[in-house]
Amino acid sequence: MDNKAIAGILYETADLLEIDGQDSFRVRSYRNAAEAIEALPQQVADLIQEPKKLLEVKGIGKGMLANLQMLFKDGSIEAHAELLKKYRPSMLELLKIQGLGPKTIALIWSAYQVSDLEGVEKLAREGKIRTLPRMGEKHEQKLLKAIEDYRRIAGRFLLDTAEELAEKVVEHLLAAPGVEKVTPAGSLRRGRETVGDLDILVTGKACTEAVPRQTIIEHLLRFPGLMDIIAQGENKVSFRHRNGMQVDVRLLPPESFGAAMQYFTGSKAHNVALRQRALKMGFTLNEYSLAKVDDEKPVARKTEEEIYAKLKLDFIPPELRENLGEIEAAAAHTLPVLLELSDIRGDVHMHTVETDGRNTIEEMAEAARERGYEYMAITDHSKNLAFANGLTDERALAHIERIRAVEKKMKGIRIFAGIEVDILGDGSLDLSDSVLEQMDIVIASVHSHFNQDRATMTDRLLKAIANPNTSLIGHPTGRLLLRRDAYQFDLDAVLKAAAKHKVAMELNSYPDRLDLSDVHLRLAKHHGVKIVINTDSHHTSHMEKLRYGVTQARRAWLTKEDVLNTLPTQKFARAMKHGW
Ligand code: DGT
Ligand code: CA
Ligand code: CA
Ligand code: ZN
Repeated sequence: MDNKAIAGILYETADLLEIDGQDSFRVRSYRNAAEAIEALPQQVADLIQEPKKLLEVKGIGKGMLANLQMLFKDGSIEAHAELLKKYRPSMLELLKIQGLGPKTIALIWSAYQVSDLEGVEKLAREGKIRTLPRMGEKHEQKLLKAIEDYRRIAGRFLLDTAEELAEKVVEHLLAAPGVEKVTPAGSLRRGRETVGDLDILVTGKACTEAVPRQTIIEHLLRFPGLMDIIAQGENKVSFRHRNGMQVDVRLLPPESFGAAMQYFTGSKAHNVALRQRALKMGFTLNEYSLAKVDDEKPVARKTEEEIYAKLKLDFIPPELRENLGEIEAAAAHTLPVLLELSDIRGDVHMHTVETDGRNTIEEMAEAARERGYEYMAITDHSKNLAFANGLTDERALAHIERIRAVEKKMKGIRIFAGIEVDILGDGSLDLSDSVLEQMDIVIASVHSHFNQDRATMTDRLLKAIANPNTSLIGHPTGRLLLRRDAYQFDLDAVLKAAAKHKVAMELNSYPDRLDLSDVHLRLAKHHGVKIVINTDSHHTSHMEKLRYGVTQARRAWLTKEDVLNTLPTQKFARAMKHGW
């Protein structure tokens, strides 16, 4: 534990004591000690066996010394641990919000016993912060903005945000003289559902000599939106973009570009396992090359393909590089033939102006046809979703007629009539069975009562799956990435029931959903449950988001056979009506 980490714990303890309303003398003693340790030239870890020296430090008294000894012995400070038990660790996150100090947090706690970010955000949205003493509407608005900012900078970003910025950086770098290739690596290349920072690799003749390299770096530093430079070296620049994201750019000579791609694509776990395999075979592997241990001669470095080949492995697609069995499978030549975007024949979850979409049936169908789909489905909301102007039985029937009329006129694509029907709190569906029966596709989704307990939510989903009209469950866990956790339920039980009733699970491709996740998709496959990959488009421009879904499916090792909307029209229609 270094001084910075120790000071961090002491600061936290001071904040928690203040929230707890303890006397200011005690609060100050923790803050003073934290400041002293931050400024200390030696490490506390080195001095802990010499209490006398520690006591000489201004700001560390006998009590604080005992705390530090406890920290090194037990890994925690008693006051800190006790307070966290009382207020829950989520409180610590609140302290990171700009303008939200211990006093305000204490105020919120004593009024509402709320101690987490989601809870405070909800209170603010409901206008319950402004009514607290010394607070007002302005404070409330500021707080909401601060929470939004915190989330943006708090570390991870949605896949589309990351991709968009990466594309801009790549384009900018390609305009530099002597640059031949620019490629994103890291978690973005692996298609992880959220991305921490961007890792961009640059190569070309210009990367081999000092002066042209400097020209590239100067060009990079003129990237629009660059906010500040985090680190700069001869071959590397890290900067922060104004959207909060860190971007690491590395310049590499062409002859070792493949080794760098392999290394910086990761994941770390994959790299570690791969290096172990290399060592066993008498090679070293790093970001420069795969080389012989004895004479350090590179045997592969220009392309990733030759590196994997020299290690007697089939090429491993970046999406699989998580050390979850891919190296063993590549050695045994049993890697699956992963799903491709071009395997998808239709997108069957979309909304129109009839509920909360922005385009008409015709416009959505036209856009789907332009994408080359063989089929698509209109699946508007049902009445329980009142704010989305959801359909009643009557309106749903009229909507089917409209869809069928467009289907008759439109050549070159089959338009299925469907519905995204709410699964009500008790597990029943929001529309009559007689209406649902007339649909080609019934997507059943949870849009309300997210806080039911685990058993109730599980039963609710099981009941929806048992309804013979249900074709698939929409965005099955309800999570919103970086915003809202999944609701509580027994996924295993739900997947077992889905396999039995031959009800599919959706993979919702929207970048803030990606629901089911890669891990859950793999579990679904394990249970023999088929997947339908949709966009949930509310606008024609949303249909292109399907590729994010395909990426997650690939990360879950899914093949064409696991995904129903790779089937031709008739077979797909049958699978939606009668199971696969
Ligand atoms: P992120 O940025 O948190 O979304 O995840 P990554 O995977 O992009 O991680 P990052 O940016 O820290 O590093 C990029 C890649 O560099 C990582 O996937 C693998 C490689 N790498 C980083 N640190 C190490 C390390 O200590 N050992 C090995 N073998 N590889 C590393
Ligand atoms: Ca990264
Ligand atoms: Ca990085
Ligand atoms: Zn929905």
